[in-house]
Amino acid sequence: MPASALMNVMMTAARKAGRSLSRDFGEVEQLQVSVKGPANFVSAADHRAEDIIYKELLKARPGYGFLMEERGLVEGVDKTHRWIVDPLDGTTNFLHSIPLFTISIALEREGQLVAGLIYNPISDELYTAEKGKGAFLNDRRRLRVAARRNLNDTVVATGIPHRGRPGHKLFRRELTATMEHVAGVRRTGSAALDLAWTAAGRFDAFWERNLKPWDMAAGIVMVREAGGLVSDLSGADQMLENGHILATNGTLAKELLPVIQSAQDTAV
Ligand code: 2AM
Ligand code: CA
Ligand code: CA
Ligand code: CA
Repeated sequence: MPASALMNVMMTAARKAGRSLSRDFGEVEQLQVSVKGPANFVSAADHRAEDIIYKELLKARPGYGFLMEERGLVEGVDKTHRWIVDPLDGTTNFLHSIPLFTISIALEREGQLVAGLIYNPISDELYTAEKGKGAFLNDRRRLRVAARRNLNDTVVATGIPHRGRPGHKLFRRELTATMEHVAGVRRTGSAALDLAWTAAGRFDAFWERNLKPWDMAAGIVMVREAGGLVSDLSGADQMLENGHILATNGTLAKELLPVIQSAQDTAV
């Protein structure tokens, strides 16, 4: 399927930033790194990639606003459109030379997510989705969430909050409860990649707490367009507001949600 003009804009920005990340990944020990919080690092590579994406998107769509991890909010003249961008999702992996990290770009129109792109420049896997048009891998393969219906057979991805971050103890209980029911649990370290792989049917489900809009926005469009269901951990549509997310094929949500929720009622 030929990419739309909008998706071409997003792909150009992502590929250019991807080349910058790939160069920096090859010389990772020389990068300047600073610490934003407990186990929360940011490097010159994050900033370089974000600068490239910012300039490219601004050039192509001058009025649009931005919400970017490193820049924060940038108001646009056009109040109906906003880019939501994580220039490097999986910085910890990146800094450890683990090739699991992504660029995540989403577009919001009148408060609705309408397009998402997730790109791993190392594997050169580019995931794209537009509302109502489906989700694709490298512009060719149509993405479908996994068809598995039995929780016992599933491989479920999650993110592990650092012990210094909110929700760490609750997460341990959720993990224990989930492990009782599934075939396997995985953790890539990039929430955007987890969502792309859920859209691709590699993971049957993904849940995580306390994420930021830029970790999830593109992935939400991707999973929905791959036929999946995305909610917060109470089953509502407030992921971007409260940071908690569950993405599945829909059938599994009914089984997995109560399992994860059971951890909220249990004492440590
Ligand atoms: P990042 O690499 O862009 O910071 C994985 O669990 C997700 O949580 C990723 O989206 C990652 O995004 C984010 N993350 C990982 N460690 C973090 C930390 N210490 N503080 C805040 N966000 C973190
Ligand atoms: Ca970060
Ligand atoms: Ca992130
Ligand atoms: Ca980031």
